[in-house]
Amino acid sequence: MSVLRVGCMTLVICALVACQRQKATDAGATDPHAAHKIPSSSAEATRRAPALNDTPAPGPPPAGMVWVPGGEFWMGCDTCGMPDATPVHLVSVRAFWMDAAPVTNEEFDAFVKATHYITVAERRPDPKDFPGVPAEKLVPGSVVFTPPAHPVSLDDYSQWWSYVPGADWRHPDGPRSSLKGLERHPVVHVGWDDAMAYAKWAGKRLPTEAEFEFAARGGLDRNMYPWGNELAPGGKPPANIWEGHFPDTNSRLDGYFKTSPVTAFPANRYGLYDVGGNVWQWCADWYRPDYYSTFTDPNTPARDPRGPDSSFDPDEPSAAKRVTRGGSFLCSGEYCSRYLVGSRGKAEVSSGSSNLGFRLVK
Ligand SMILES: [Ca+2]
Repeated sequence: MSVLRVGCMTLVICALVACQRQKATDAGATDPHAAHKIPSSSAEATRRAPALNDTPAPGPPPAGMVWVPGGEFWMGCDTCGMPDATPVHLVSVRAFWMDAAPVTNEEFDAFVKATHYITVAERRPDPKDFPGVPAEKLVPGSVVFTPPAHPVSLDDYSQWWSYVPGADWRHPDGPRSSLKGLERHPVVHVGWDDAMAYAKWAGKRLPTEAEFEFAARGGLDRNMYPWGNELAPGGKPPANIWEGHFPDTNSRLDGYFKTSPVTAFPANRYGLYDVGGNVWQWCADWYRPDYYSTFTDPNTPARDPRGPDSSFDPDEPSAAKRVTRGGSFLCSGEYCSRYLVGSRGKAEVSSGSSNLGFRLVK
């Protein structure tokens, strides 16, 4: 327990610094494909086209879910400038049903009404888990995007992330905010355990990282984005991302400053919405940056990989982190770029934020 709460403890003790660490998932390389031709790697020429299954759906779709037929795909990205997404390797996944969109606020509300579940962000931190921290500092809350009005160094995440007491899934921007008008937006401020509790109630499970990427690719081969190889076809990205100078200026070219309704943008070829942009989504796998390098022969398909046995992030060695996928409304071609379909995210399991939600499979 104490290990799992390290990130949260850090937030309580030193909120801004912790935000910096917690949101490291948004940091990293720029999108090398945003404005110019996609480079190819030397390995690319030797890769065979993977085989997709034509497994028919076993029956009518469960409500809100779509059939993902499974098959082989090249997982990862070796032209993204993101070492944890390399090397690209062949993976096969079995067919599954997947939520067409991230779980919405109104869906999460139904779960809470049925179960009286209390999310991690709503719980008062247990003093036993935070020795030495004054009781008055142990207040429920979560990490909220709070953009500055002027340009800041992109090395200092505390300039746009704040730990806000009283922020939770019902109050996404803090205690004075509400879900009015956000009913069909993705639920946010949910930790990994919160997503698991919802999954148990719904009779579903979190996707593996491999399942998420296979589904997000929509049957395309080595595509850069869920919708193809061009970030902004026709000049407009078909997803909710950040447009403008991050984090102080957002042109809202896509119409949204923060989250958007989960079906506001076109679905990919499997009928999946928001597999790139809007909110990050929890996966089942532990996060390790070197996991892909454990596949010794990248040309032999890894069958339904389920991630490493434990978590390790050298950026924050004591924190337990799970994989997140999809990028968020904060990702742009200049910053984060993790709407790139082969890129990866990570988050400390007990810490939600205003750009992190989930979807489920079965
Ligand atoms: Ca946007």
